[in-house]
Amino acid sequence: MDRHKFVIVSNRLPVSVSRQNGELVFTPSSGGLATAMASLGDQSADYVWIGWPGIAADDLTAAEKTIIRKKLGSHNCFPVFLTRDQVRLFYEGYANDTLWPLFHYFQSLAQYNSAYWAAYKEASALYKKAVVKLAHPSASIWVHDYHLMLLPHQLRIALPASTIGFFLHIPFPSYEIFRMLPERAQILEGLLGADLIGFHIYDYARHFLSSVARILGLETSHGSIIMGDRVVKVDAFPIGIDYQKFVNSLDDDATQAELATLAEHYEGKKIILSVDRLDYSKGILKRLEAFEAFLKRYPAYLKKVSLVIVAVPSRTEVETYKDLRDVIEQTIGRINGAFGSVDYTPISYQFKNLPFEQVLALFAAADVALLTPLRDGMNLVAKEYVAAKQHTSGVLILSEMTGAIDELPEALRINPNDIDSIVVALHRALTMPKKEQLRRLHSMQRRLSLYTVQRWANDFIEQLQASKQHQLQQSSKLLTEATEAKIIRAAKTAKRRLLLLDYDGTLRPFAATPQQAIPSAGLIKLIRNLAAQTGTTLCIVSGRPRVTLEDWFGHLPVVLAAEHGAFIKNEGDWVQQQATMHDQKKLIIPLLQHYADRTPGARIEEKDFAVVWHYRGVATELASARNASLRYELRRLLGNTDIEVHNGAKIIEMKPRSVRKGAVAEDLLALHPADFVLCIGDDYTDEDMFKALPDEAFTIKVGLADTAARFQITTTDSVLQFLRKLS
Ligand code: GDG
Repeated sequence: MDRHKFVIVSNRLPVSVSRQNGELVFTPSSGGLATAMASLGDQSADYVWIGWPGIAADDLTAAEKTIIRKKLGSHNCFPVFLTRDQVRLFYEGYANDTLWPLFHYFQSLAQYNSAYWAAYKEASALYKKAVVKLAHPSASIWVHDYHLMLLPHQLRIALPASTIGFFLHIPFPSYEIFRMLPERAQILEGLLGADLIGFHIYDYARHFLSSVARILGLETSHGSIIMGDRVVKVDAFPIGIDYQKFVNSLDDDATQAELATLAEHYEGKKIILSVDRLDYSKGILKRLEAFEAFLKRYPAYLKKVSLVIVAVPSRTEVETYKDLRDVIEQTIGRINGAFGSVDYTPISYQFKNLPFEQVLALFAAADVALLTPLRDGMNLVAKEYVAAKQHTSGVLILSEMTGAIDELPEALRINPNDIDSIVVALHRALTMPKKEQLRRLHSMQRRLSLYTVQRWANDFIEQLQASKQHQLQQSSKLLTEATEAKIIRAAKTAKRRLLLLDYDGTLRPFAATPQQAIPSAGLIKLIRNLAAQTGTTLCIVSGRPRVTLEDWFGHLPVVLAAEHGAFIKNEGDWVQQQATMHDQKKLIIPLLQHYADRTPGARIEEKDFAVVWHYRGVATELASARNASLRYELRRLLGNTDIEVHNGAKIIEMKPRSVRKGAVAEDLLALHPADFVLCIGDDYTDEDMFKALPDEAFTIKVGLADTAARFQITTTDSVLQFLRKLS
């Protein structure tokens, strides 16, 4: 079987299979995504699209499945067969009865059901199996949408050399909403298997990053998340439309014929149009309510306007959708009954999927598009309406709860919960001078014609490749087995060895509080063994106070440097370096205390030569707000002093500039000249040692951040493994 270099995975395939009169029927959809894929050029020359073809596996014989595979293959598609139960519990269940309502802020509609979750995991495994079967080990894989949020992580494990992108087509809700989901951590971990995670707008990306920080406790900065030996990029890519398709199809005979029909049917009336899937997120009821209020307030418009509602059947097996349809149809009946007459039906309603040319003609003919979603990831209809206005004028009224509003500021912006604002907008739209309509349309058209769905897809893929490149560059310093062997050989042949080891984050992972990060018996033994080798000087260079180092390591034959070198115990007693911080502490501590009093989880640590603000226990967003203003006040307070303020691992530390680990490294090397120097550390203060040591020293940074060290290693566990080999 061919292995593909480019793989798209989405819940549904762009070709649907159904059974009509006993025969299998294949219906390709001309959705934006399918068009975008065709435009990816070389990148997608050899692509395969994996997804469900829309027919339950229970209804198919083995022979039919073979036919489907073959026929779909000719469209670059590969089917994942889901059973009726899987469709019910995974697609209608977890995806559309749990995630969809929750992510659209309808938390009261979200159903939490363990059978849904089990099916979601099970379905994800089926998609994974298909990808593993078809993808080249180093393929680029683009996973789409909320149905498949576990897949990136599963693929990361199954195909570690692949490049994985994920795009979410719906909103990512704020942490306050997302955290209600019982499986919130698993969902985030699933997504973080990707190299690049895309959202429509920056707000969704921001919500995602805040959930990652608060639920998983991971560090996020500038749209990146560090995950062990990988960096995951998060960014906004507002999906566009196939702009030229809308422009070009306007002159087609089929469209023109539809336009003529509409002109005749709605002669003398203004058309207010809405097109959407019949979904509670689209705010159809609010729209009806607003139209009714409009007719009441402006009775002069009776018989002069028609509201045309196209509602595309969607998720018709889900109870909430059935109920919604009933309510919508009753409401339309009531309004038509109240305001209609023999020759006038205020609302014309179609519950069906119309052919493209009919939708396009409606867009071109409508005087107003009234789009009132209560929440919408993007809303393509708004963009399509604007694109269809090449020869005609019209006004777009758009809910500010859509992702599209950011790119369409010339629309009349409404809050769908504010019925009055919709009534006002309708009146304004119907009376807007044509010149103004055109001016607004042209600005929006210029923007939409530039960032099309083709550009969107290309942009995403380019950034996906770039993030992979960035990762490769970063991993070029990662300690390989060969380098480890080289370092160990150098240590063996050397006559005098100097080992400079940081403690927290290097020999021991961080714990909730500093007191909890006690060295284990195994670690003590390792340090003892390393130090016992003839010709070896081992120094623990830490920011910790000397009492702690004395307590933990005082009995070992090692050199200790406490408080970044303010105190050194070389042989015998502790020696204090020249520096003082007495006066400045009197300024700093009251300020920190003032902050700590209103920052739950924060702690202050006072050392002889340093004061530390610990915020590991503080909620992420509160911590970043407090840290920003604290740093500002510290700068004002300490601007003219010799005290420096630096960021460490969930700490802000203040210490005299002259007390630095780099000076410790220089002094120790002078005292213990060595032909093998190894220095390992993880944070800002250790960078100072890396820089101070001669070029031939083996300097190793723990973690992936930029560093002056020659090598990098990902975790404290790998540090210990390496040191064990060295001992
Ligand atoms: C999800 C997100 C996000 C509609 N009726 C007919 C028809 N359509 C076409 C429209 C448009 C598409 O369906 C609907 O796209 P939307 O973006 O408006 O909404 P969702 O279906 O909810 O899509 C959404 C989108 O994903 C993309 O990321 O924007 O926020 O919810 O293209 O023209 N097409 C035809 N007949 C119809 O009757 N042929």
